[in-house]
Amino acid sequence: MTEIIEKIKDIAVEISDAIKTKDTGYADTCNISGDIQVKLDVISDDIVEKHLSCVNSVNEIISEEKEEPVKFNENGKYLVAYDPLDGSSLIDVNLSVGSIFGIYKGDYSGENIVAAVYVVYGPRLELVVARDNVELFRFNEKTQNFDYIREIKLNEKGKILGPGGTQKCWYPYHKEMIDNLFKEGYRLRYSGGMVPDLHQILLKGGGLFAYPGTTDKPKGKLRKLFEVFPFAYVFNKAGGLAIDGENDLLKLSYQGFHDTTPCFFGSNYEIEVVLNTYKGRK
Ligand code: AHM
Ligand code: MG
Repeated sequence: MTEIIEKIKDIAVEISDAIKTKDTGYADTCNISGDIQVKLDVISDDIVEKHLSCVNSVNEIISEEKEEPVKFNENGKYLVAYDPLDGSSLIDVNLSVGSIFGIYKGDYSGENIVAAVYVVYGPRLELVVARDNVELFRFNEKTQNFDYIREIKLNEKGKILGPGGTQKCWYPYHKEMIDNLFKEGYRLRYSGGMVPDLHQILLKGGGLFAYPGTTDKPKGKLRKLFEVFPFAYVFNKAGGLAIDGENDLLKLSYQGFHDTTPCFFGSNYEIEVVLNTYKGRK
């Protein structure tokens, strides 16, 4: 496990460098979910595969950009599911983006995740590791190493709200819930990149990020294996909660590698509000 996390640090530095130096344009290809890929999605996926293929404990990997898993070592204990460059369509406007990794034992169901790591490519390069607790690291340009910064813990209640999905397709009860939270004093913090949006909630002590089911996408947009389970693990370990409206996200299984689910990540107070809104509605 430690070896995988160390490799992710090397991956983060290499992807960060690619973001700064390579063409930010679109590729001529779509991924399995039908998203048009940018060239950096493909480059980042190759960087991750190259590094993880050298780790003996990695049995296989699967990513948002791959249709099927790639097998490395059948004696390896761990499976790694990752999104190499989440929010890549924001790179051309120079907003922050990220990489997300879930490390699993057995299969890729939410209950089998044993660690999660995400990387934020922002004004500074940061990395968050969730195992027994959640720890923030920042890349130090002088030493070329990641310095430990602090533990991340959520408060009972936050002040910010990241409401995703196409608003005209929100269900009326969802809209009412969001409106009420704004009336309560929550402030809008939404960039369209789930990594920086969730990172902000985690570092500012709490709040709510929602990517609900909508009339156009009843099962939401965000993928269980590559985006949802890793962040659900992070929020649980940081003292918050992550649900699909009704159930703990980490209790969900998957049918296909690229399955999506509605998702809500937050501190305890906001998740209680979501549970009360969604009770009996799913
Ligand atoms: P991506 O993996 O193709 O980048 O998509 C995931 C991103 C998330 O970072 C973000 O929360 C969401 O898509 C926003 O999507 P949209 O603008 O389509 O609502
Ligand atoms: Mg993604």
